[in-house]
Amino acid sequence: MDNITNTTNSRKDFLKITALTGAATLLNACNFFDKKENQSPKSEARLNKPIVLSTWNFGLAANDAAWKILTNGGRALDAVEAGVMVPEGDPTERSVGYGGRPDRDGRITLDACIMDELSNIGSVACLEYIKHPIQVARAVMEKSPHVMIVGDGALQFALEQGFKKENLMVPDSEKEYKEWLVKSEYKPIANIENHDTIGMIALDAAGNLSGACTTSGMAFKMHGRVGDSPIIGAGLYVDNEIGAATATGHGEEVIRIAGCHLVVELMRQGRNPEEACKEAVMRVVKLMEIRKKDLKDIQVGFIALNKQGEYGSYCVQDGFTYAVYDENGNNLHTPNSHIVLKKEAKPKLDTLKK
Ligand code: SD4
Repeated sequence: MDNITNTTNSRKDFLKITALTGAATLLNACNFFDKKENQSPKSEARLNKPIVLSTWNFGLAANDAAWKILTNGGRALDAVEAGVMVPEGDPTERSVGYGGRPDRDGRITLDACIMDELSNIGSVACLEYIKHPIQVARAVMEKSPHVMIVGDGALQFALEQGFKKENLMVPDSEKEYKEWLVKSEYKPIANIENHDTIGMIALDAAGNLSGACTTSGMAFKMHGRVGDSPIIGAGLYVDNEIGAATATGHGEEVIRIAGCHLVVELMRQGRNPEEACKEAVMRVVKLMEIRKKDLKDIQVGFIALNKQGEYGSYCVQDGFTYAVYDENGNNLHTPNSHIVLKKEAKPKLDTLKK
């Protein structure tokens, strides 16, 4: 009997010790994470000084629309949605929404996503016939039990939500497509010439962040191809404690590194927005090197904004621009630095790292 009691007691002790050790390990782990988080100086969010950033030159017009909402005390979420709807609805913009370039089957397929300060997310991919995919992405976020709906399902959902089915092909896109069919070569150009996506991130007067990203994707892509732009964590990421980031360029490379999530996590670890974007670009460069791919064939650009309203950008190649609207007005920027590709030589990784 004694033996049994002893055995039971020692088992109990063992379980107690194990439980305590486990709890201690857990506590240490929590402290570890706390410590890591504490490494980044966490100052208060900037209040009453809204700011909005968006990719490429058409970001200026998009920012104007977003600013009207931000400057009246509106929500960053409403601002980014209204902002990106400007190029989406513009038939002269060949890479977003209405008037976008088709895939190699002549179909215009659109990708978009949106994320708010509470980490609500919504996304559509390979959506046809709807002029404003960002609104459908928001409807996915607010009116469906899901976060991402694609293809025919996305169209069905959009129609059920009352969106109108429209022909998005404009004569200029059709002409380009017919010219492309002659050679049918898929050779995306690295910069604005045949692709550009609008990614927009904003901080509102209440100190909350949101972001939106929308595109017709790479011109003459395979039907069904999806890039980074509708993928939360790749083409867009928002963490209301830390900051937000969005991407443009070759989506395959951005997805490979979970780009915008990486940028935000780097800001969490204490990098400023430009440093975070640069480190993410370096990750792209490294993986291109490892896979023996030619860097000059691609462009990737990130823009980032932190909770304090600091912003920055970095890209693989010259040619990328972004627009910033803040108390100083609406201005076009080029990243402070980028990897300038010399025709004669590929940049060496070790020189790039400096
Ligand atoms: C995509 N990232 O579909 C988009 C295209 C883009 O500048 O951003 N182009 O891969």
